[in-house]
Amino acid sequence: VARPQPRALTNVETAARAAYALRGNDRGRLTVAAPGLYPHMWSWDAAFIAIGLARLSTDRALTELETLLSAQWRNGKIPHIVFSDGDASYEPGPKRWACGEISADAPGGPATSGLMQPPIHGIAVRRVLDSARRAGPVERRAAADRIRALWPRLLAWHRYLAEYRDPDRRGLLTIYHGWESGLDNSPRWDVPYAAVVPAKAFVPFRRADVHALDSVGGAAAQRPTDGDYARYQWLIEELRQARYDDARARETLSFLVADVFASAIFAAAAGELASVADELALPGGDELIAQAERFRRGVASTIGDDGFATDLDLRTGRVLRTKTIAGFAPLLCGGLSESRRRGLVNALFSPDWCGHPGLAVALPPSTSPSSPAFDPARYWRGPQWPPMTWLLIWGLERSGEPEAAAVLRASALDQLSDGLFAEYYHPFTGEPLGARPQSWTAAVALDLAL
Ligand code: 9WN
Repeated sequence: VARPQPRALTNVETAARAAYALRGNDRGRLTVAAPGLYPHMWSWDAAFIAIGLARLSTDRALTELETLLSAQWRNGKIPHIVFSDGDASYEPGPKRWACGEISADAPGGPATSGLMQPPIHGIAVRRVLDSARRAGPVERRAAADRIRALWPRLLAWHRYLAEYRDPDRRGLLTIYHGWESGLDNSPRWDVPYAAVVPAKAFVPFRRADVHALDSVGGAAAQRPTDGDYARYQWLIEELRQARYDDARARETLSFLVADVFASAIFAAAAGELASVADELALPGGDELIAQAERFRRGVASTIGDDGFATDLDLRTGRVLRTKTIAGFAPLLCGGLSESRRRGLVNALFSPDWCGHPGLAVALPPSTSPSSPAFDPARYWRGPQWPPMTWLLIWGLERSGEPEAAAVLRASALDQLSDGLFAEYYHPFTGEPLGARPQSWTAAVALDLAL
């Protein structure tokens, strides 16, 4: 059924509508990732949401980060989901994770998942402080006080990542589940997931996602498959058996991967936090700079002859070269020679990516349309995701590629001017897909439009 084309909005109208969408998803001290499908707080969504909210109120943006960090584990981990009370529809819910019963590291409350997500939080803290400074001395002082109060938790998070998720000091973060990458069913994980075989007796739980999406139609073809979900669920079972202990997980899990995109985000976030430490005279600056350098080097070490960064299957030693948006990781953390950077930017605008003639809007799809794994409607296997576009714009602006950043920004605003703030977009038809209004989409729209 052809949908009526919504009228394109001006940037100011887009921002106003994004603010309205975020307000609608606001539950007081947290913003749900999306109504219906994701009725809780997600870790990297919350950081993007804080980046958007900082344009409206640094006070409310900091509340978002405080809520997330109040659920930090004793070992420093920021959990990938913080469950809000009163909505039991999302699976796996708190009972399935059972973190409090299984691990002494889990917080007493609120209930959380046992995984993490890409550590973009330091970037959000930097953005909030910048917005507060622009707003004036009173707001800046208030923000600085609250960031100072959060600081031990932010440092503990970065220490957890550097110590427990990179014990071999490769400068690359290890992940235990595709959900930890935030790019759940990306084809970059197809090979490692093939080795995840649920035990015969294991009964997967009911999928809530496909039902929640029924109202917008086409859910099953736009989400991970049932086969994917059986593996996702089985890995949670393996993690429970490892008691969410990092050393045991590293020994026993059937999925163990070095994630180059999360590593680049970590390097960038460490650099941002180091600049906050400097500005506010907070401790840990040298340690953060060392993290940024170590992980920047780690990301650079994965770059293949074609200039793209690669992931590594730590169970087999196999390099994972599928052409996904993660290959552009070095554009987020810098450290490339000018010729390598130019090469990667040219690749970004080539027909394999943003220059593909079939695209409705010239933005990077999550998987290259020239990859055999490309599927234009299915989640992280092809659709365009606005927060990923935001990250690339942010990285390009900072790494001396302002023109490339401006081109992407204009296209992003074009896509977001439908005012719907969909979770992801069909790259060829431009159709909004998944949940809506998705908070992180509204947040990046707000940030880009103002
Ligand atoms: C599992 C909330 C999250 C995002 C992820 C996205 C999706 C969850 C799901 O939704 O993942 O964590 O249930 O599919 O892949 O990036 O943070 O928006």
